[in-house]
Amino acid sequence: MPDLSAVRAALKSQRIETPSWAYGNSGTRFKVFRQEGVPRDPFEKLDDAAQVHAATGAAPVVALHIPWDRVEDYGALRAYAEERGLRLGAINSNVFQDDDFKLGSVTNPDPVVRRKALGHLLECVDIMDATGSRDLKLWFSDGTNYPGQDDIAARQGRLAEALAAVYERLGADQRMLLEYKLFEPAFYATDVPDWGTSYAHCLKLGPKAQVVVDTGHHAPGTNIEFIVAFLLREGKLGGFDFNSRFYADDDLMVGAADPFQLFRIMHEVVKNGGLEPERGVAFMLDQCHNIEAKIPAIIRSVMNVQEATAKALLVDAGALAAAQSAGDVLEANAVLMDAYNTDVRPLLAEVRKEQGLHPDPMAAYRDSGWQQQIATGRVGGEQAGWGA
Ligand code: AOS
Ligand code: ZN
Ligand code: ZN
Repeated sequence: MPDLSAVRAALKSQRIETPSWAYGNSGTRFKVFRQEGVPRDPFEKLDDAAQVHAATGAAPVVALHIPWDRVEDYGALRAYAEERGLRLGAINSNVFQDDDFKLGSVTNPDPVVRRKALGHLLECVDIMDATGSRDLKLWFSDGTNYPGQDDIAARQGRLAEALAAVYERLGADQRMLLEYKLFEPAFYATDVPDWGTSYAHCLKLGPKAQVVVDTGHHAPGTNIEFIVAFLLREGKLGGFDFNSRFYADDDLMVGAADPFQLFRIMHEVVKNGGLEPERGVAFMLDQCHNIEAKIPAIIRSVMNVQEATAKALLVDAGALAAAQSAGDVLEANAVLMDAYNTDVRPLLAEVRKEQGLHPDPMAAYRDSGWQQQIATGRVGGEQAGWGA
């Protein structure tokens, strides 16, 4: 049987990083549904993030996105976060919302455009110095729409060159996380379409370059937990962008579409040491809440990750290993399913109470009155973000 006090300790130490853009308005290519009380600037996003952390006790880190979170003084933003018990997390670069990047950013055939893209990435590292962020998250929309449009291999060379320049600029305690995505906005060939491409670049770059797995960025049926196990074994899993998908990059609440998949992923994380803080795996959310209330949706997402983690921690590792080495297929599967089928909500409620938190974070938020306060107090929230 798993040691329950170790399970509780692991649950208390897990940190989930929330994305600044999830607090602001977002939408699909068809419509942005604006919500009352959304933050008007990055400082107000931190105020909302502080509410998520107050309710869950597990979300003290907030990822930023440049330029959506551009401010005059990043030191002031950092101080503002710290005053609220938060810290600034991954800096997400943006080389996808500029007309110059129509044919690519760092892989663009035009060296002038490539230099501009690299300039932005290097600026993001400057910002990391000021915010105290450890991670630079790189997602490139680069790719081609038509066969023959550009030279696939040459684009890999241009990508490698830019990544090497960014790597050189990283400080001793900084990392770059290279995200992959199967398709969209490029539809024929994406330049970083899969974990293998990301892994190969990161391997060449060195230990400060790691792969980030966005759970919404795979073909249907992809065995994501295999990727997680492989990358952890190789010491190359930098973190997750958690979200749920039904079809493509849906960015729905993590654990909503397929809680069993999330459990399988967390099982590989637990089994391969990925929860240990020194492994540095960042548990980030990358979601947009287009039709549901944003702050409670983020709280629910944090809870969903915690529930999957709790179930994974409850796997009887000894029984599983014994069944596996005996070749007992049914027993091994049963051990895993027993953990998955455990209702961990009472355990998590107890763990929260031990931390002085409300046992039900959703109720804690509801009772806080924050939603009413921002609905009346914030007028004209229109922070830049997806679809805004
Ligand atoms: C885009 O599809 C990726 O998931 C990015 O990680 C992310 O959503 C974007 O860079 C926002 O910062
Ligand atoms: Zn992502
Ligand atoms: Zn995405």
